[in-house]
This record gives sequence, C-alpha cells and structure tokens, in this order.
Amino acid sequence: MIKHSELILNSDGSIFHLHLRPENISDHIILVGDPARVDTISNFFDTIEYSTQNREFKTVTGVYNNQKISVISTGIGTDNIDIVLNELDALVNIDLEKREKKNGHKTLNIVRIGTSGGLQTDLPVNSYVVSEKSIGFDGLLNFYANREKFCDMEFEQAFKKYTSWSSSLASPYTVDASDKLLKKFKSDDFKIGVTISAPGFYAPQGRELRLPLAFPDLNKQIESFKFNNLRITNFEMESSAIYGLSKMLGHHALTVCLIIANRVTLKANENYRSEMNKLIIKVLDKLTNQ
Ligand code: R1P
Repeated sequence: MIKHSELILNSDGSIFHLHLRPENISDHIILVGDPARVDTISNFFDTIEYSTQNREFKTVTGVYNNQKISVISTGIGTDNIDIVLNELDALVNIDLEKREKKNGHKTLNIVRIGTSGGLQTDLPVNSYVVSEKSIGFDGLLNFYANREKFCDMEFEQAFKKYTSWSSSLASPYTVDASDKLLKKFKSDDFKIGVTISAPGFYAPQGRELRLPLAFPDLNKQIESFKFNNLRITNFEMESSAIYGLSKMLGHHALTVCLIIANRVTLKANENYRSEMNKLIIKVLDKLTNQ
C-alpha cells in the first residue's frame, strides 16, 4: 500500500495538486503553461464535461471532433511537470482507494502546446516547432533511478563535451518524443527540432538584464552544436520533464511550440494570440484524427 504521505488525496478523493479524480480526465491530454490558454483551447470544444482549478493547475475536459480531451495548465517550469505527470499517472495507473498499483497499464497521449524562443535563423517568429528530442538543463530526471535507460546518452555526452559543460550545473538529460505522436504530427506545417528546457527564463536561457551571465558563450555553442544531423532549435521550460517522465511511466508525449521570439535575429511577436489559435486548431485536429 502506498502511504498517505506519499500519495496525498484531498477529502473528496481527488489527487493533491490537480484536484482531479480518475473519471475527470481523458486519455488524450493537452498540457499548456498558461492557465488562460486552457480556456482558449476549451472554447473550441463542442461540449464541456468538467472543469476545476487549484493554484496554476486548471483542467477542462470536453469533447472535440467526437473525442474526449482534457486540457490542463502546468504553470511554468519542470518542477510543476514533476507534479502534473506523477499525478496524471496516478489517476490512471494507481487504484486511489486501495492505494495500490492497478493491474495492467493505461497509456496517456500527452501533447504540450507551448510558446518558445527560436535558436536558429531559419525558425522565424510565428513558425511551429515539433520537438523530436528535448534536453533538460533543469536536472529533474537525475533524481529518478535508471534514467540512463530512457535517455539518449550519446547525444548527452557529445553535447557536454562540445560545450565543456560545467560541473557546477545539473547534468543535462536528453529524451526523445513518442514516435507514435511524432509520426502523427509530421507535416509541412511543422518544423522538427530539438528543444532545450531551461530551469529559468533569464540567465538559464542566456538573457542578461542587470546580472551578468556565468556562461556568456553557451547560447552560441548551443546554436552551432550538431550531432547525427541534429541541431538544437529552441528554448522553453517544460518539455524535458514531460518527455522524461512520460517515457519512464509509459506514456506518449510530444511538444509543439509557437516560436514567439527569435534569439538570434532578435525579433519577437508579443501579440501572438491569433497565431496561437491557429496552432491550437491544428493540434486538436491532428490529435483527434484517427
Ligand atoms: C515562459 O514565458 C513560459 O512560456 C513557455 C515556457 O516554456 C514557459 O512556461 O511556455 P508556455 O507558453 O506554455 O508557458
């Protein structure tokens, strides 16, 4: 039996942070950072069956294209993803009343729709990037046993060597997207890329306001790094943990981002909402297309 201190439930039986019960979610999950984007997405649903919010974790479950979908906001950062992925998995793969692992396994399809900064000149503002691989600068996966079995260790070693990665930083981890979802999303509309998830928005992504950077050359090294015909395309703050925990827990995961700033050409689109709406419809259609 999983102890009460490890699997915390609220008095209504819902899981601690997400405030959800197993019947409140679909197997198709869309994750977004911004809670306001949950409403933007659920406005496209034909019907809404359930909604709830606790802290930054807002959920709406509804029907689109005759299929049930849940959209959940994670807030910013991989620390929140640790909560969201573990709690979603518990909802489908743990019997919450008996506090035991269920027999059998349920696989979730998890697609993140995010905003992101481009790191290559040919990824202009308003383009869409699907992440075939994500590199975590955040260190979260290092706390889980046997992460090597789920990570691309060759890519990691090459990246650490190329950047002379400092031992003062968490070791970066690299995880692939779900092949199944990647195939579903491959199309001319989406560029395929490799996405870094950073543990912050400013220095961890090379932004300097009043504080100097400890590694001022890192972004240039990231831009020029190549391994097996792969190059790093964009920065955001959640995908590495989504990919890592999904692989470890047996779920399918993919991130699709709208590029709202290009860190090389220094262009940005602060009014990205209409472009985001176009991306949302494309993702909803692809996710529900059998
Ligand atoms: C930073 O502004 C936030 O925007 C990006 C980053 O990953 C981070 O969460 O994604 P979202 O637009 O999904 O929040």
